[in-house]
Amino acid sequence: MNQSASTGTTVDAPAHVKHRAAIEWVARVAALTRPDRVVWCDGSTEEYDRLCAEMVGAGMLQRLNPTLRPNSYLALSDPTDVARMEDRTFICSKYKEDTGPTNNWVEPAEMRTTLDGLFEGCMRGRTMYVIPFSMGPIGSPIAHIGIELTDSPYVVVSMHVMTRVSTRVWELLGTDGPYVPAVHSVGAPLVGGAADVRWPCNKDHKYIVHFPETKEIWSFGSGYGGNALLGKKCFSLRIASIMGKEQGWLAEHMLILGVTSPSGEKTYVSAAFPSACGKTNFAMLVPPPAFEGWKVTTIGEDIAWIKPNADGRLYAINPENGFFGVAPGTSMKTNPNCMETMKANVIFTNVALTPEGDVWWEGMTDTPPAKLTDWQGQAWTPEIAKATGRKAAHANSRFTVPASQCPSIDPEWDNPKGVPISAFLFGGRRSDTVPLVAEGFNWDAGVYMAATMGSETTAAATGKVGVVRRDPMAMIPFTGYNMADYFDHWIQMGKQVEHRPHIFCVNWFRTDENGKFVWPGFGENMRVLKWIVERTQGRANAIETAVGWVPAFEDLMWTGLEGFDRAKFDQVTSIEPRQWKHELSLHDELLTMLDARLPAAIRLRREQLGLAFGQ
Ligand code: SAT
Ligand code: MN
Repeated sequence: MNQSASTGTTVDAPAHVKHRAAIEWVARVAALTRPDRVVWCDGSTEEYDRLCAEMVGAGMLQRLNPTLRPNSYLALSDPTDVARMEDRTFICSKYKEDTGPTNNWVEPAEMRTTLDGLFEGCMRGRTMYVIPFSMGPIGSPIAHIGIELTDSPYVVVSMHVMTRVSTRVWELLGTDGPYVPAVHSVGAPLVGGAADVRWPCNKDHKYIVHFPETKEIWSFGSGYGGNALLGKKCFSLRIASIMGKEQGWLAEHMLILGVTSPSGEKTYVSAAFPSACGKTNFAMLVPPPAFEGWKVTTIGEDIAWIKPNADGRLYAINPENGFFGVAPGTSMKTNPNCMETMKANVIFTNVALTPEGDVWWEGMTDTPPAKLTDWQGQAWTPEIAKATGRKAAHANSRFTVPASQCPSIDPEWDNPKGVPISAFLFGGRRSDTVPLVAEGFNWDAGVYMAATMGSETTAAATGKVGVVRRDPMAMIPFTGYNMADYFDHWIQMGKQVEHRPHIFCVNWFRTDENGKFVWPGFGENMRVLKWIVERTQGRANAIETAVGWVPAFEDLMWTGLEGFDRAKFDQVTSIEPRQWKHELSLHDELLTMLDARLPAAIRLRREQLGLAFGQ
């Protein structure tokens, strides 16, 4: 038995936990945070069901109608705790330059003092859960292990879905194996028998903190998504990007999909898009009827860990076990595979509730139900919405669901070896400037294209929506170190592998003079994907432009797409020198900021583009 010295909280590690340092760490955190009890999670269905039932009893979860949505729940968050908070996210490296100008930095000792103050007694009246989890198939050479301590049962059940929680993780760790320690608290102690609220969080203080040197994560005050499920962005992207830099691999904000051609040839593609820009839809794409014999399968929809293999290629795994996707806009039309995935065993957060006990969100059906309870628990009708503009579901409302339930899941999705990647795609949300698709002339030019990518901001993070910002590799909120060093790491990775994937930029979001999207998107993206796959096989034709290789109208297949003529194609593919001159000046804002450590290959490519556009 282990007792934490100052409080007497019993830590009581189970017999299968043999990792002394981990037990001592749990005891130290318990002594600091002073929970009423410590529960060691085992990842079992029994544990999941028990915690969900407890939360239903406490009013924190609502059970949905079991006939309409079996074994599924709805959580409604505090209205102030609805998304990632980039301004409250910190990388505390020893030297400020290692964090770089695109991240928030605080000197580590100063941050530890702040955190000690906040975490002191912050779990009083609550249970601290110890969650052993693997990112990636347990035991895979590409996988890594984390232990999350949290006082939120919602986080525990969400981690069950999103990661592999299991006592086998302790067996793998043995007495001294490496793991990423991650501590999370909602920051709302229950003192003096105070009653709990539906969604505890701390309204005044929120901190999502990473210590690169010790690979630690500390998160305080928020219960939502990437702020609280620490296996996701904090570990799998910020900390893992640092591990990747140190160990020679890549942790990326990318979906992974497989494309099978009618001849049975299989090509794997990995694609980076900022949050809420359609990664989930693209990963589960259903090819239009004209693409007979073509098939798209899903390996992952948010994160890829990519490592060089002895065969000279890059292999990718999806480190996650589930999808934490944006609900609004998801429908049988836009993403039937996803709708099918969500038929059962789902935790919904901040969507609307129907009178029958099912869920609804904007875009799920053309006509909204006559009556709903909205994401804040208020009565909602289409008339109220018209009069007030109030949304039934929050714009960043989410579903949490096991990946294995996805009808398009690839048979290799769980393969510990990963899948070989032939193409990297980088896409932003841009109403102008960036063409539908362009292929980098070579690895370095492709890395430049990815590094200088811009995108309009979305509701996935707090802050203004719809402003163009540079989002290199869709990693601006997720790179755990200096962005210039990250660019250099990408350049170096290209030198390490013999069979480099081709690099493309894509943009589904060009608009016309009325602000309407010109490209139909969704399943029709298959037309671009087919061209991309055939480029990697050396088959498709392309023409040279200043920004890269692009298809001519004749190079894409148009069968079955009525009304999309050459004029529309020109609208989504034009490369306007005037716009590109301005675009290059926006590149310069980022490049100048990173100046001191910018790799020469990036500078060189910028010079070439300058010559091409006279800028
Ligand atoms: O960071 S979250 O996991 O909350 C979602 C996202 O931004 O992709
Ligand atoms: Mn994401």
